[in-house]
Amino acid sequence: MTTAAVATRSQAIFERAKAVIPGGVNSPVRSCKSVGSEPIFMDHADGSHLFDVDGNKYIDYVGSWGPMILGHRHPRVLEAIEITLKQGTSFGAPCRAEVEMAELVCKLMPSIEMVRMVNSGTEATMSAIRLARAFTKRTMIVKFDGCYHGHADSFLVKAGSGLATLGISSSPGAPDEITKLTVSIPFNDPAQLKKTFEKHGKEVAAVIIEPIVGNAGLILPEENYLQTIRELCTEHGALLIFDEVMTGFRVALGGAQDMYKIKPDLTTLGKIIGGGLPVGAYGGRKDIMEMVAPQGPVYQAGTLSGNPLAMAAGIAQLKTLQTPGTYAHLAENTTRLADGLKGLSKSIQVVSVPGMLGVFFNSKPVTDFESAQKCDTEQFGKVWRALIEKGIYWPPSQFEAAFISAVHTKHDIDNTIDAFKDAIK
Ligand code: KE4
Repeated sequence: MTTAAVATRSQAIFERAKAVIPGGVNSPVRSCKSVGSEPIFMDHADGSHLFDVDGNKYIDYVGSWGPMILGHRHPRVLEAIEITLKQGTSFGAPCRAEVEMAELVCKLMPSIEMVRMVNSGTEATMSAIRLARAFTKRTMIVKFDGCYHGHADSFLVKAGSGLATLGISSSPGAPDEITKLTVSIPFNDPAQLKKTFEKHGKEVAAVIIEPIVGNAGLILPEENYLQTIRELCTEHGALLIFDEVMTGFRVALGGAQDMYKIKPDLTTLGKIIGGGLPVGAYGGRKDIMEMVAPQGPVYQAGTLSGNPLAMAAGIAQLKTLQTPGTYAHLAENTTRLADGLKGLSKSIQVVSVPGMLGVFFNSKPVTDFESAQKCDTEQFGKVWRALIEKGIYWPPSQFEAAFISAVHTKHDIDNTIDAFKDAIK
């Protein structure tokens, strides 16, 4: 990005945006505040690249925060949208594409026997916990520090004090009366989870988890951790909800639940299944999902749920992802980048799974939110600002994961490694 003395186009647009949009952005992380920068307004995107309004080109590791697993403007996704456009944009009545999407999701994620489309990951997770509360006739939700499940009140809970303390709201407007029904405990701490169940066992409606944490940087579950959670939920009659909004169809075609061979009771999805258009979904065991209106009494609705354009884009993306070798190539791309970054400095930790990568500015491995918070976010910001000058659009927060697509080239990846080398110096 040129650092011209005169305001860039992006800066001029940002000034206008601040007058009419809170913080000038429609989602906080895009503000780039946490890396000491201003947001960069993009003009267009293609493949693994973004192009800002000042004509600067970037190798994109945000990928719209997950949807762009096939890169921007994949021909099959565009074609599906163009064909659908000829038929209309929204009917307010069911269409075939919604059934095709549901059948595809159930085929690719067999733990999902029935699924309901919604319009965002937040809608998916808030609906899933409502359903879990109805099914179990209990109210308590257990979540994990550092896991993000969207912005519904129940999830805006201060990271637990390490004990199974009742949730204290982390945002004005999210009443303690609601957040106290959520307990947030450390990730990768099976003993703490056991204690929580001992204390609240029969009150717990559901445990919701990002099986691979992508919202605290990238944190992997330790050996048998997810299995322990599965067993404890079964033992205490709580539902296990895998929030795979980010990992679904990314880390493997069947998601993290396929990677770790764990069968959750409910799964939430988003991002990739919309091919870049607004989408979310929740699904799982038939006996649970049958409680959702209009089949059952649990109310949930949405004007644009199952929107024809989002369905067409998502179906095209999911079908293309089934091309043999896609995930092997994604894994190869990710490993190439991870191997190139590992060892660049003793003060960074590099973690990766196919399609996702985390770089922590920390001399010790990061296994939970507490250790993630010990990262050098100042250094992260400095490196981020150096990378953007070199045409690398890295996620603008230490507490986010980088997204690699199937269309990042060796050239992209080698350039990125070189840029990191210079930036870290
Ligand atoms: P949305 O409501 O933003 O579609 O999804 C919420 C959500 C739920 N669950 C998981 C595991 C998620 O990662 C998300 C959203 N992810 C963030 C990225 N960290 C979205 C980016 C943003 O907030 O702008």
